[in-house]
Formats: sequence, C-alpha cells, structure tokens
Amino acid sequence: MIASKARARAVYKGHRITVVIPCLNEEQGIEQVLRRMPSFVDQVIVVDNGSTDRTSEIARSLGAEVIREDVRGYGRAYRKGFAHATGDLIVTLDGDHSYPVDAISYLLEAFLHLEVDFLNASRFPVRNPKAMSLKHKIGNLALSLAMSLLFLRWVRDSQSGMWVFRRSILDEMTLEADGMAFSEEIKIEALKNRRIRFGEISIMYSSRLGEKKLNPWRDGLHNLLFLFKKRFSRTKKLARRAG
Ligand SMILES: Nc1nc2c(ncn2[C@@H]2O[C@H](COP(=O)(O)OP(=O)(O)OP(=O)(O)O)[C@@H](O)[C@H]2O)c(=O)[nH]1
Ligand SMILES: [Mg+2]
Repeated sequence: MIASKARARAVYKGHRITVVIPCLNEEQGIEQVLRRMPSFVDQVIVVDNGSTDRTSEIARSLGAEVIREDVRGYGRAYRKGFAHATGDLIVTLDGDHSYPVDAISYLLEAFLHLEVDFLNASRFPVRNPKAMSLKHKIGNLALSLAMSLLFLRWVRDSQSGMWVFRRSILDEMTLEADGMAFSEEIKIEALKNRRIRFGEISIMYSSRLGEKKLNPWRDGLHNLLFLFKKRFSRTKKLARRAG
C-alpha cells in the first residue's frame, strides 16, 4: 500500500519547477522516481498512454498529476504534458528510473550558472557498465554525430531524455514528432534558434527498471531519417510564413 503524499507549492531559487514524465507501463520505475522527487518541485506531471499496469494509480498516489493522452507515442505524451505545465522551468526524465532524479538540483544549478535556456543532460561517458549496451552506445554516437554535422553544433547526446528548459521557449518551437524522435527534435529546435541559449552537461545514467519500450533498429533508423527530414524540409516554414 502506498501512502498518499500531497505536494505543497514550492519554488527553487525563485523558479517554479514542473517535472514532466512520459510513462507507458512503468509501475516499477515510476514509484522509485516519484519517491525520490525533491520537495522543491512544484508540479509533477505523468503522461500515460493507456498503460495496462498500475502506473497511473501509483503515480497519483505519490502526488503526481496523471494526464491521459489517447494517441500513443513519446512525443505525443510530451506535447500533452507541456500543455499542462505551469512552472517557469520544465525538467523532463523517463519513468523507468534510468535518469537520476537526485541530479535535478545539480541540473538546475548548472542551468542557472551557465545562463542557458535549454540544458541537455548527457548520459556520456556512461559510468555504469550495465546501463547501456555497446550496440546502444554505437547507435547513440552515430545519431549524435549525424545531428551535430547536420546542424553544425556539437551535441554529445542527441537522444537524452533529460532536459531542463524555460517553459517560455516552447512558444518559439515547432514540435511535431509523435514518437521517440521528439527527443532530438526539441534539441534541434533549441540549438538552431539564436535566441535560445543551449548547453549540455554530463549526468550518471543507470539501467532501467521494467520492460523496454525502445526498438533499437526501428527507432534508430527512424530517428536518423527524421534528422534529415528536419534539416532539409522547408514546407512548414514556408507554410507558416504564407499563413
Ligand atoms: N506516455 C507514453 N510514454 C512512453 C511511450 N513510449 C515510451 N514512453 C515512456 O518514455 C520513456 C522513454 O522510453 P524508454 O523505453 O525508456 O526509452 P529509452 O530510454 O530510449 O530506452 P531504454 O534504454 O529501454 O530505457 C519511458 O518513461 C517510457 O515509459 C508512449 O507511447 N507513451
Ligand atoms: Mg529509458
């Protein structure tokens, strides 16, 4: 039985913090993540896409706002979560307990110290040998190299799911990816905009709890193609200008 934990209004050095977590069947991980959530976090949003386990129930009982998105997908879940966020700063992470909840204050300090608008938490170098297979390391490196070359900006971890950013920069972004490519799309939108200051620092990454959702070949290839589409497609910009 999980005791109910109400969350009081909170600030971190004058900033209201919203944490957004997409979850699909993460009953094991989400419990650990929410139990470690720092008390200075003002709002915790868990976006569920029809989990068939106790993810929603556990998240609600541990003080999170659980939002339901009818259409499946990591990107869909984030867009829905961001629309409900009220904090000045948004922090994201997975519900599988692979990203360090304890590092939120470290990331916020770095975000404020570096005076950036978007901070990417890089999982590299991976310190825990069990956290990432060699295949995933090579795939991640290939995708990050491709993104860095296409957008002329070195990004060590284009696939990281942990970011800190000002909520206000969402107004300047065109975010359309429904699936896993959302992670690279939001970074591209941040780094190609001269008004958005982009930074990246290293965090500790651990092995996930629960079942994998990622299909490395399918998602890896899709994400690679997405990078080229994002770099060379001009339809949206033109359509927008015309509108
Ligand atoms: N709401 C929602 N969440 C999703 C969906 N797909 C994945 N997620 C969540 O998004 C986060 C990232 O997915 P993961 O399966 O951990 O992907 P990953 O971190 O790239 O791969 P792993 O190495 O297996 O952890 C997790 O919290 C998932 O539960 C989805 O369709 N809807
Ligand atoms: Mg994960």
